[in-house]
Amino acid sequence: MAPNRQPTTPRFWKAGRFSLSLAQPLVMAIVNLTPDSFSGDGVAGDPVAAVARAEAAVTAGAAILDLGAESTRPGAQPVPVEEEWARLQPVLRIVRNWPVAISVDSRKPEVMARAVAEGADILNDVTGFRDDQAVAVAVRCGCGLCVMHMQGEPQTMQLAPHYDDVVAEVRAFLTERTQALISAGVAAERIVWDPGFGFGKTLAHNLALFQALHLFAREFPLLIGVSRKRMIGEITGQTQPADRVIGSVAAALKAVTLGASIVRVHDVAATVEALKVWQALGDPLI
Ligand code: HH2
Repeated sequence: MAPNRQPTTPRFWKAGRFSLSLAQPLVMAIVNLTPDSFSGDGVAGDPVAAVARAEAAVTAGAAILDLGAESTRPGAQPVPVEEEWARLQPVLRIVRNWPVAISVDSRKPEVMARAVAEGADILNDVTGFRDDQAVAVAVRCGCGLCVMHMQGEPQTMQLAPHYDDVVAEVRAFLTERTQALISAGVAAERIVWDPGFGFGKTLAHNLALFQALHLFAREFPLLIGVSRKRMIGEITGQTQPADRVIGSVAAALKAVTLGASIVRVHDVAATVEALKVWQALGDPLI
């Protein structure tokens, strides 16, 4: 166990076909089926390339594939349901029987419902299941649920993010949405939390949240996504997302040290390799 990992952290995440052990950190591979993702590695309109990327991620050690067909980067334009689904379905149909959990990154209840019908194991909602219809889909399925915090909407969220107390406000939101899901009939073992790095947050907000990860991890298993994001560039000075791999891996290691259970990343091989060393080096003898 990591030194700061809390003993109350559940050891499993119930996620569709899987009961994922959280005894060791898991890597969630980002497979963006988009033409406009900030990271530059989206593969829109090419299911063959997307499947190849997914296969490489599994070979490199990913436990979860996160398929996203609508960019939520700052300033991104929303995509209609049919377009999002047309990007998603062909890839989902191929990977859905693979021996890794399949997550669908969508904020649209209609897309979530279709993804569940096609065999998705996890629903990753950057709006934190704020929509009643999304809660209804969550109740009807057995998927794992990632409840993420976002202030505002992608188009405008980075214009002027404001909080009086970012940690307390994010925690209050995650608690409220989790209670809504549980009251509606979702088992707590299906839920993980994500503070939503970069979603309506300045660097100072992101850093405050990062430093509170061990507090969040006491309540629910944590999934964190900082891979190649602007906050890594702001710290390192790397302006190109593809040049932020080393900083992203460092952040992933710090996150798991603070109790995160799942890291959502673009660079699977580098992260898995770093985690292997992090684990092999063990905990301090106290
Ligand atoms: N970040 C992005 C998208 N989905 N889901 C969770 N749970 N946590 C995150 O931090 C998160 C997310 C944005 O990153 P990315 O998918 O790399 O880019 P884009 O939205 O431009 O496709």
